[in-house]
Amino acid sequence: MTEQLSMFGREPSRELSPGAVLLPQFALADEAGLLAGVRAVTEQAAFRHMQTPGGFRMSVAMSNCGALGWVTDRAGYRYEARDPETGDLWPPMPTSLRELARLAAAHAGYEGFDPDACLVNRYEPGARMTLHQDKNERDFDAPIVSVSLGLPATFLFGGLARSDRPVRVALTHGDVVVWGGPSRLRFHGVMPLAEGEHPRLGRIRVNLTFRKAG
Ligand code: MD6
Ligand code: FE
Repeated sequence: MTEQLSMFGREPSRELSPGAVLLPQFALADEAGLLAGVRAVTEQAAFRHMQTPGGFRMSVAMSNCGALGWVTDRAGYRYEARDPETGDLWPPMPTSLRELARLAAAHAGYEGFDPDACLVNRYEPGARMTLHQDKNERDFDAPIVSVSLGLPATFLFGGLARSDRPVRVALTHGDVVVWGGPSRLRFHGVMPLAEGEHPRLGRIRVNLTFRKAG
């Protein structure tokens, strides 16, 4: 795995802020395993558009795998062990996904990352994610590992206050962002996805975020 990774090490990693690192194309070493894992998860727990606590339908469709899954509805944002659509436990986290998350975290200086939750986001052209902080996890010591697949997106990377002007980061297929320490609670979002066609995924972007939630 480590040797394979070096094949994709064309671009060096880039620090976005203290504690946050972009690892370009890091997820491509086991691209086939990763895509198979994502497919297995979303066959068991289909993508769905959840509602915000305020009653708005999210433009991003979501699924989860692992012991805990992130959900939102009129009752609020939280983690749940079961898929509210089916009552079943979320599908287990495929080994290919877990290993990628561990390896990326270690690469970014976070040894021993042991995610129990992976949120799977699907964007179609026009879908976006407004600025938010990830703060439903129990402790903020663990980083978040974010994997981008499919169509490119412009990630908005803000500061610790909502009013801090975000910088724009272009994320393409296979890019991984690891994000923790002093950056763990930075505001962030995704600009509306542009039209396009990805050779492997078609007209979508998929983002995986691995967390230690419980
Ligand atoms: C996305 N990502 O890229 C949404 N959160 O589709 C996130 O909300 C996110 O990429 C925390 C850390 C990294 C992320
Ligand atoms: Fe987030």
